Amino acid sequence: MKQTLILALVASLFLVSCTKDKEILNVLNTYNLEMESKGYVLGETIELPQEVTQNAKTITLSFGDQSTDKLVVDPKFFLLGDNAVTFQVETSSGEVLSQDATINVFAKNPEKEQNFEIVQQYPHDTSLFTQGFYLEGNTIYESDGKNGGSRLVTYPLGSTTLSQVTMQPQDVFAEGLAVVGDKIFQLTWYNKKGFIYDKNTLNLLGEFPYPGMMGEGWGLTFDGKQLIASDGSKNLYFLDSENPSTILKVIGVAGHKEVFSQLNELEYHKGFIYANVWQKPIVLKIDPAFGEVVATYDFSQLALKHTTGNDDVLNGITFKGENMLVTGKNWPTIYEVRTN
Ligand SMILES: [Ca+2]
Repeated sequence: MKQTLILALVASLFLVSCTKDKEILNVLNTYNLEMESKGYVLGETIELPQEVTQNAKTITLSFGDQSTDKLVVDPKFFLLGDNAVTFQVETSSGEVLSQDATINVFAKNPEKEQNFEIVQQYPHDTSLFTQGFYLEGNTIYESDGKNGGSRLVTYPLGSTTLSQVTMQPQDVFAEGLAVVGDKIFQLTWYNKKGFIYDKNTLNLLGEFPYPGMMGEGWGLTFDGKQLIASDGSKNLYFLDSENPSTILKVIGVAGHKEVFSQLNELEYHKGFIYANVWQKPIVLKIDPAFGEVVATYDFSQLALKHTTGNDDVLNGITFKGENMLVTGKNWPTIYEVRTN
């Protein structure tokens, strides 16, 4: 009789504890779902509901093989955009409860809608399916991406007559490019490798495998120290320009309320990264520290003129002095844009 009573007591305690655990997980889940749409900013404290904190001995956040007991959106662990995390709550009774969550991190301040005016137009060869676009001196360096017929070309701004053309391997779809000293680094879409060319002769000097984290090759630029690449996600990868297979830093890109993925052509200019978003007529101005979008350029009017389908979209950003040059895949025009 005594034994039965003890067993019943243990069972009921167990049930109470299970119910309590369930409650904690429910409260945590509701909170996480609410915050998933609201989002956090970098540096913000993750203030979990009292029902969770009061019943917890410790709370740990884990990210793959890393973890922290500081409930803060620390840039050491979090990128802008979505972050997959696991909350581990050690309850006062010693149970460890575990719950996966998505933590969205947005830019602290709303991005500015940048005013601009078009001050000049130049012709653009409509056979060029622009994937990489860069001006140095008066020479445009451009990647013409095609299945079975990609080219690296140069021509003087103001002309459509190509000065130099290097045909690329049949199995390569050419993507973004960047000039570093006397070399051109160029990405390929899905070959998981990039090429290095001599800037003056366009002769192939070598190639490099992508770092494992980069799924594809989309855009490329150079900030004076590091190469910066996009791969069609929300991330930008800072690559060692001496060894582009090595990632030195990763940032995610987001505005105040929106994560921007499918980042494509890139250009670094005076402390900021400019990126266009695939199939959107916008260019983002991005703070390279953590990927906060500080301003957007709306080029809808240009896209209305030149975009008829999914392919002939805005893609191509470079700078001429302080003015931005923009064009698109197979567009007949390069626009020079002054920002006000
Ligand atoms: Ca560019």
